[in-house]
Amino acid sequence: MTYLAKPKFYHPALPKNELGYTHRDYEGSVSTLCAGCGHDSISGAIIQACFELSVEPHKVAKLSGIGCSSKTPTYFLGHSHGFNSVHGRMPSVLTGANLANRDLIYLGVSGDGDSASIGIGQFVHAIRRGVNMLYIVENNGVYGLTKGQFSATADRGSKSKRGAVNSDSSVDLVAMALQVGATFVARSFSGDKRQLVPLIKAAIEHRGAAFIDVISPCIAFNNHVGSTKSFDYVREHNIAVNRLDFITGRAPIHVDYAPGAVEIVEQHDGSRLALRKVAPEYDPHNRLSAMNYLQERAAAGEIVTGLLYVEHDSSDLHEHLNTVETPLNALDTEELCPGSQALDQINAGLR
Ligand SMILES: Cc1ncc(C[n+]2csc(CCOP(=O)(O)OP(=O)(O)O)c2C)c(N)n1
Ligand code: SF4
Ligand SMILES: [Mg+2]
Repeated sequence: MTYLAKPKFYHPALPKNELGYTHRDYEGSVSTLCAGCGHDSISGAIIQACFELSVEPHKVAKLSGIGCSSKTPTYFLGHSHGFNSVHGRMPSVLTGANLANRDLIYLGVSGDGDSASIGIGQFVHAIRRGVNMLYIVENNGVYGLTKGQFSATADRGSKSKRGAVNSDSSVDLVAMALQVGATFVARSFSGDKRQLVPLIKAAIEHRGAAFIDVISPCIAFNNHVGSTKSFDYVREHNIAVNRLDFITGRAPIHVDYAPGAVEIVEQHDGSRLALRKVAPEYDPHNRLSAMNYLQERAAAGEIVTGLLYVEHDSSDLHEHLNTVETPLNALDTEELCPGSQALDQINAGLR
């Protein structure tokens, strides 16, 4: 697709956030993805979430692997730090960056091929370590960039564009994230911005490993009858367990839901989630029952979306390792290298 630069001017009446930035300040380059690709809607939701949260663009680091999904960080937050790593290796690069500088918001963007096939080991370990990040998988069930082969998240029995039937069992990244200890887990749909934007906002403010699996149809290779990741299929089988409103700071909460059907969940930074329970029996604070519920509904052919699990007293890798609060690039030589005497003492302590 031809690259066209976006015009820099915009309407003076465009809404501004607390920092005085407009939505345009959170955009990136013009997308080169296929028109109608679900991934572009996710980029739009990230832009919206960061605008509404009044995030400082230079306080964000976007990291990705390889794939159409992993290309998307170029199309949002053009003033943020970005690193397009190797296929399946985003989680370890993100972990290293996070350890070196804990002051940034880490946004890992990946695909189902990138995270559930070649990068599955990296995915699991970054989550189980509790790296403070928002990890988004743009899940279309295929390797879109390399022309539509089944990925590991393709459902058994689903059909490729040319009619081949997938005989392999699928990997459910939500189930894996829950099993290895993610403290915020959600699933959403690229076609449901109303659900996705508050989930992204809440996940950005969450401390620890936050994971969102976003079903994101590939219109070029996986949007036909027989696919379980097409727009039509997901719309027909999507069952939301809750709806979320995200409230920053201590602002009063005005929710228009029936009392009793709303739960307020506090996060460590004082932000709050107003959780409207659509399925009253669903408890997003119980890891085990969430895992059972998701398996049960998947067996019935439903795609459960919403905030699936949240731990409000969550911690992260820095807390586990008791690391220094100052980013490494802000420490001086003496602090970074305490000298041979200190090293002798450490060695003596190990004898
Ligand atoms: C080490 C390595 N192996 C294989 C490839 C080829 N390759 C590029 S993207 C990709 C899969 C991308 O699929 P996914 O992560 O689902 O992204 P999508 O394009 O579907 O958004 C593969 C296999 C590669 N670039 N590097
Ligand atoms: S090939 Fe599929 S995933 Fe890639 S840009 Fe096109 S629609 Fe999106
Ligand atoms: Mg894919």
